Amino acid sequence: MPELYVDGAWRDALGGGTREITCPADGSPVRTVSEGGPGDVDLAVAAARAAFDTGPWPSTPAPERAALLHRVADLLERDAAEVARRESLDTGKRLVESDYDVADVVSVFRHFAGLAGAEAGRVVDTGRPDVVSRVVHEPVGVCALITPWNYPLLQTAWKVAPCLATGNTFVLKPSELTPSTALWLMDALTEAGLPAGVANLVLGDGAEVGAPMTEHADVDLVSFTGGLSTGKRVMVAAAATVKKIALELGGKNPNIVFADADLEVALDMALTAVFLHSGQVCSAGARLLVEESIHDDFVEQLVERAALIRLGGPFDDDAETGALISAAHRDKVEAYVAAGVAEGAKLLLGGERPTGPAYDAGYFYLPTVLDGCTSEMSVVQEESFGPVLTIETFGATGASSDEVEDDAVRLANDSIYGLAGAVWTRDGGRAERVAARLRMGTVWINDFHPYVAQAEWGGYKQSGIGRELGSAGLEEYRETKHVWHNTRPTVQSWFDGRKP
Ligand code: TXE
Repeated sequence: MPELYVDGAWRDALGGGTREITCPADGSPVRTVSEGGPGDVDLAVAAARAAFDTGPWPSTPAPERAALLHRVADLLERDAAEVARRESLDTGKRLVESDYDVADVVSVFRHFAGLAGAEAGRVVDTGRPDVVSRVVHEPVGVCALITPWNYPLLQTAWKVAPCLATGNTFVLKPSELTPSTALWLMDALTEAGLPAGVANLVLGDGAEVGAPMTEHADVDLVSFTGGLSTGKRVMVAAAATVKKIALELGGKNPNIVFADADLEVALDMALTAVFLHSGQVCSAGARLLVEESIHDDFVEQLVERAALIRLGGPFDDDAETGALISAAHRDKVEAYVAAGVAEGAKLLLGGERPTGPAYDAGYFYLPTVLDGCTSEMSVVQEESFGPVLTIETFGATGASSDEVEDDAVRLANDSIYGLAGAVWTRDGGRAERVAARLRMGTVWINDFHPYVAQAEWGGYKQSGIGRELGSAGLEEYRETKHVWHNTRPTVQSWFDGRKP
């Protein structure tokens, strides 16, 4: 089946290569896709360019753009079971999680449909009756949208929905590991009535397709979600033609538990924070910072609970979490755990693959807990992006309340990342003080992981540039123009030679 979607039609890719997509849980074949290369990127960008420069979409009235986004959400509700199944087969995640993801995608399309017509612009009082000044928003142009494999359709929706809401055209490249729901999306956009050329899809890997998209002179904006090192390359490539960029590059997110917290809930959520989707979440709470006075009890109970977590495939109703995305990714996770142990961390749980017929053909890795960690360790500083919890302790015995708080904040901020973090305490003042001092784009107080389409998402420091969701999500995809209209131009006589 051709998998290059350009100018409103499926075509065979010029690139010529094919890739077998297999389910990470058991290695079973999912589909074979043909992948593109730089020539396919040229075709897709040319289509998006023409659709932007001469097509109807950028000037389509906002209510019509909004209606189209609602129709995409309707189609997703219609096809939800099939889309969730595809997502689970590509990623290996439990079907119930894919069901949640699909519901989230629906809410993202409806959210940006609602924003499409909001804030069309504003009129500025010039103080001069014959002069009209207005500020209007316009689409940026051709957008290159590059997405990762952990939440394939959700990450895509976070980019596609605001991109279309503001009247842009795009070329999408999903992760080469998880293309199946992007294929569905192209058909859905066409069925919803999007004009040809507005949405284009090229499958392929980073070198053959991603990099050419970020370098292309006819691309105006790159929105990328993925790893930090790739993000840096994207930024350099985009600099050549000063493209607008939005980057979400992950995090190494601290989960701070003070001794006065509701420890039952904090424990429960500490497990969810790091082991949901086997830690393959940019906001994973992979760094547990626990106050020294409760450390031993809290960690003992946490390890007991983590040891009971059941692993399994997408359609195993008993499973609580699934496999890692690939053999290469599991190798990386294992290397981080080994490095942590070599640097002095104490392995309390896991650190190995499960064995048995249910696991042998998949990329499973057991929930892993490393205690006695320090922020110098690579397993603490870098994203392992696996089910690996590192534990650091703050607030030595005898420290004052302020010192305990300072210690927690200092440790939490000791990171090149700044995506998200959480603070657990029953002291409302402390919760607010700590939240204010954390250098992170999202801070949860007595919670972890929730996000809503109406709120914002984005990182401080090296976690990224720009915001997604909320109304800030639109800002990434629009230019703002000031139009000054002098309705009664008159001679000013500044340089008429009459002045001495
Ligand atoms: O990511 P890449 P990978 C982190 C996580 C993970 C690490 C590596 O720590 O272990 O990144 O994962 C495309 N120009 N995150 O290798 O390479 C690629 O094809 C343009 C965090 O899978 O960043 C894919 O579509 N594009 C993250 C996308 O970039 C390029 C989620 C992401 O892949 C490219 C996933 C290039 N030169 C991983 N090279 C998060 N923030 O949630 C690759 N790509």
